[in-house]
Amino acid sequence: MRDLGKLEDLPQEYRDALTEQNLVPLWPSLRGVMPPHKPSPRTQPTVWRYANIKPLLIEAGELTPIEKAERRVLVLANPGHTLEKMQASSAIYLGMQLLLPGEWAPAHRHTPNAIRMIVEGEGAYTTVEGEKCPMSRGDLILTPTGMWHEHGHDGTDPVIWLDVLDLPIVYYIEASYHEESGKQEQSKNSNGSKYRFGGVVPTPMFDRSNKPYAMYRYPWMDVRQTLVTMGEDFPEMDFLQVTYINPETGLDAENILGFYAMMVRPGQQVSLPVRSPAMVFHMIEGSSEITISEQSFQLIKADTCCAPGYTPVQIKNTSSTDPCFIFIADETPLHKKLGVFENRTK
Ligand code: GTQ
Repeated sequence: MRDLGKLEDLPQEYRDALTEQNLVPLWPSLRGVMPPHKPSPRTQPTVWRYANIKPLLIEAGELTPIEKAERRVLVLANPGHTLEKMQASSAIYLGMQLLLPGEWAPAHRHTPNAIRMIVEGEGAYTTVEGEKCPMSRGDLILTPTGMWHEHGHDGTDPVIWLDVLDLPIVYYIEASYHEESGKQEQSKNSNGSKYRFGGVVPTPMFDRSNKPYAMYRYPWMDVRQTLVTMGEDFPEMDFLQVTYINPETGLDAENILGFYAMMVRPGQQVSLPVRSPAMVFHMIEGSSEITISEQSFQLIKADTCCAPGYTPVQIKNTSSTDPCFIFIADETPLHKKLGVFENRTK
């Protein structure tokens, strides 16, 4: 590789003259912005343990009333990006949100897409565009770009969920903003029932959705059952994964980030294909060892970790008796739409 000139090689007077004109020489920075063969990601393999997050989140509930927080969230920040950037990867934001019984997080909508993965507690709900979506552990609830949403809680114990947003990339392209409103009028509790079972959708002349997002809630019990049945039907397959899609289009559930659920059989290890997008893993059920490059993390229920792109990842179920279930978020739809997606697995 050619050795390029450094900034220090240039006379100070010349550098000052460039700065004066808002000009920058490319060659001292060229290798930095386009490193050889593979990117040098800021995203570091990082783990966030639920046992450490939960007490601090409960304490936030005592320190900051919901009216002063609007969304009571502790952000899972990747130190590789510096904590104040509030990024898990270049496109993924993660937050753990707490809602206490009787609290209400008021309606708003924003340009970043969001999802919630429910971690603990019963009785809370998110109302998305007037549709009340109950929150139970493992459920996935979409609040795609521009959709009004608010959170309420009729139960008796704290409810905690994981927020996944594409905020970092939407903010980076200077397209991030929000709007507020009062309480939404709730329509009847349909919970995406029209789309609940795979293979059938409403007949157009009766009730075909003309909304851009057909379904807001994906109940965990349905997704879990699909994985278990797949495991029974395909005993030779060690890689059992489903993709959350929009049932009207068959495409990814949201435009920028992809969402998946995976089951790993007892004692099994799977190697993921080495691809360009960064990934996030959240243990819904069971325990695993996730190895990202050379680093291994032991994950138990409700723990979360992230891996940069272009990196080998192995997932081992550390139980010899029970399957483990992992929720995955990644940047695949974004990479594919931008034409920079790569799969480097031979
Ligand atoms: O619940 O609407 O973690 O707007 C960050 C921004 C959650 C939410 C977050 C949000 C929300």
